[in-house]
Amino acid sequence: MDSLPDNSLVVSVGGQIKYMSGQIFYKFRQASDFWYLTGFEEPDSAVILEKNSSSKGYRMTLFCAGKDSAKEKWEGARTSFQDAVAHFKADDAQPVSKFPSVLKTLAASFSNVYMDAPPNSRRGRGLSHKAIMKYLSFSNSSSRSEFENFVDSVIPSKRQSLAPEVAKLRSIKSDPEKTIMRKAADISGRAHAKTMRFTNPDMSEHNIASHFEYLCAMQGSQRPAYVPVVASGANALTIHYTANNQIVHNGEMILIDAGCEYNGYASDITRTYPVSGKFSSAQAALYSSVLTVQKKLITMCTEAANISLSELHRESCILMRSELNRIGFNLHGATGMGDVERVLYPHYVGHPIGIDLHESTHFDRNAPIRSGMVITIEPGVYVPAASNFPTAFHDMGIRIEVCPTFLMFSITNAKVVASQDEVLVGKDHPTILSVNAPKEIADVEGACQGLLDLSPF
Ligand SMILES: [Mn+2]
Repeated sequence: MDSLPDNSLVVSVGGQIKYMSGQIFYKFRQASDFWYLTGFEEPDSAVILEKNSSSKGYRMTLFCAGKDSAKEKWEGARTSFQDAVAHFKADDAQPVSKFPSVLKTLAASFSNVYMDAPPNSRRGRGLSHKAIMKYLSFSNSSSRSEFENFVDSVIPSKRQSLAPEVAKLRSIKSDPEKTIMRKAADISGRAHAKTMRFTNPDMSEHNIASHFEYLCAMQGSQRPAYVPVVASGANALTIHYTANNQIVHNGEMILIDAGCEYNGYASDITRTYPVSGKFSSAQAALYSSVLTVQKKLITMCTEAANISLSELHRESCILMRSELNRIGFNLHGATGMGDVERVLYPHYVGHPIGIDLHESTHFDRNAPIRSGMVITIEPGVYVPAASNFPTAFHDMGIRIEVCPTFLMFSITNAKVVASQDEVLVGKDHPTILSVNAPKEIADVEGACQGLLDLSPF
């Protein structure tokens, strides 16, 4: 509220229940921005913040369902209006049915109205008339024509998008957020290590995915942060392979891109390891190339380096080409770089992560990364069976992803292999959040073969 101009009104709406089929609903997850602003976890809720000259600087009104003993008997307890004030620090709490009329009245007296389309809207951002009507329609206290009048007369001249303002705040993690994200990455990292041990030839990818999710859930994760990729052999060439229904064979590698959500925050880790527990020499060579690229990139994840995500990506392509040439590829000139960027490594180097897996919508890829950001670093290589690439590497896919983190963790001591790690950007050094997922070849093989002590996990 401090950062917004005087005479500003902020409106944020919560999520609504989504249905798998008919009346069969999915487990509810709150809309991210609304949750960030309120911490309130009930569906069909909304908040209005009015900038004012009080010592707090604003007035907060929370709209929610309130108590209803008949419904609570079926669906569980709800927060009373009194408790919404006491526990969520609202100045006032009102039934959500009042939301449209309160909004209409307030919008008329403020010069700037920050609001977004509802989170379930396909349009995602910006405000269409249809989205606004849907947004207001969870109360049936007003007629559609009133909504239309509201949209036409009040909103278009004053409205601003709220999401970019909230994104600025969300991109820099507070200390409590860092602690939770470290825990989320720990749970996922340990689950990766244990899943390496669990994997044996002739299992299904589904068994392996289930085992990973079970391990995370048993450690307190509320849900996976995304549908996991568990891709054996050539399936790894499909970047977002999520069928996860094939048998894994001896001699293949398996790529797992999986992470849990823990207390509202996502984790995102990728590891690639041999089904047999031992890399072949070609697998080890390709893996080492990706790992080398990844480790070099992580050392650049500092504020002091004054580097943007775009520059990191560009750097990752150059490093990847040089590493692949070192092991026998022939990637020279514009054609060679084209092969790297379009065929062998066709995705981006990473993305910001936090409450959402991809907090990228309003992230400026061309601005320098700053201390307190968490971004993933996930170079990969996917070699099709094409005659211009060395036969030994055909049909291999490797990605290593980490989230660099917040711990005072020197990169020189970081053990990292072909995987996707989460990196916390620090002033002078990055911290790898996902340190518990083995990354060096010896560590990966050790985890697969049961030689790593997983007991503290
Ligand atoms: Mn990722």
